[in-house]
Amino acid sequence: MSEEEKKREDYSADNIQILEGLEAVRKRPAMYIGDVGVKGLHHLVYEVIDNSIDEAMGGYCDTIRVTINEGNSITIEDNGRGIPTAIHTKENKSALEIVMTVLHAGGKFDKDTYKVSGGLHGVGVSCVNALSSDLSAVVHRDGKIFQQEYKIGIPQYEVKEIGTSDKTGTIVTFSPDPTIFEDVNYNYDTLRARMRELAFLNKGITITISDLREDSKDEEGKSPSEVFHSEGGLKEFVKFLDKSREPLIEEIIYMEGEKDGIPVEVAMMYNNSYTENILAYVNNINTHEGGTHLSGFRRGLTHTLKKYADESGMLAKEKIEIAGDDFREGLTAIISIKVAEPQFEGQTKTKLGNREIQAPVSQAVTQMLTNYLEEHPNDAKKSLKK
Ligand code: 0RA
Repeated sequence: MSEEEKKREDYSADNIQILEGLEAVRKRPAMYIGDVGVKGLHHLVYEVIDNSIDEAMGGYCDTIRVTINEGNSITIEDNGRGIPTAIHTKENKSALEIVMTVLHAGGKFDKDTYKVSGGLHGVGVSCVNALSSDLSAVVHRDGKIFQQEYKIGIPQYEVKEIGTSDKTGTIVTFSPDPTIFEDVNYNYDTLRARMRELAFLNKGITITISDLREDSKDEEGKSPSEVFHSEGGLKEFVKFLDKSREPLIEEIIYMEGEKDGIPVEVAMMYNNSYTENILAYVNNINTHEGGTHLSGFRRGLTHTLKKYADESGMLAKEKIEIAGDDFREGLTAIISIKVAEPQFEGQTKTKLGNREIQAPVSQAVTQMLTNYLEEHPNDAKKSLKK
């Protein structure tokens, strides 16, 4: 066989593999996106946005725009570097085509970016492509505009130049496949709540959401649209959650830092209620079932407050024993960490399993809280008395 023939054979073998990959996703969509109901439908949006958030986390992008179009297609636009479009010699294909059609190809072209995001299932944009009746990817990069369109994940033509541009970024528009999803009607409030959450979790990024569907317009013909942007991050998130509660301490306790290479961000507030409200995130995913980061947080909190109470003599005087949950009455807290290779476990895959996470989180919380208590003795006494 000649080199040429061999190359052609490799190429068609690659193509068969790609088609088989897309077919696997369409055969068992629930395995990739959870379900084919309302949740899975919205998950498509989160999956695409995750790529833009990654780009923002790398410092390359500061604005993400989400639009629900007439007919329930979704457009997600960012001002990042744009998905690379150069031809990969090995596959003889544009990187854009590979990202959009090969399962788990996402991070392949960029080893430098600290990639920690990735939706609940972290399946990548090629899954969204496979589950879309139509998808268009437009890239502004290198002074040009490139485009490729797909049907159920299959490219309809090779990546082409469609114009010139003086900016960079990626624009993905997709229509969820009605033969896959039970209902393809997007809910504005569901997407809006997630965009608000993402803006709190990733401070500094501007995320806008608009609903251009005719039926969504108000009496004056105005389309729903909102801009989310948080400079304070988790601090503002706690304030938002506690807005109708009476604060017990002067300011929100806030810490941001890194321990053993794990970025940890924590914000907490005591209010005069008796409810505990702790939210824990890993790579922007709400870990409803908790896990090692949450137990690390709890351990650090209990350890530090107990130690403070002992040393200040408050307990001896009152002759009381306090348990861990006493420290969590009236506590609103958010903990957000980034883990390079998260292991998600549990019923809904929202429990962090990584053993190595507990100690660094506990140490980070201990350090932060000890400092805070020293600087705010009045707050410390008030919280402990309670
Ligand atoms: C891989 C490499 C590079 C960018 C991206 C992926 C990228 C992907 C998405 C998906 C949505 N928006 C995106 N923005 C960027 C950049 C490689 C380089 O420029 O050196």
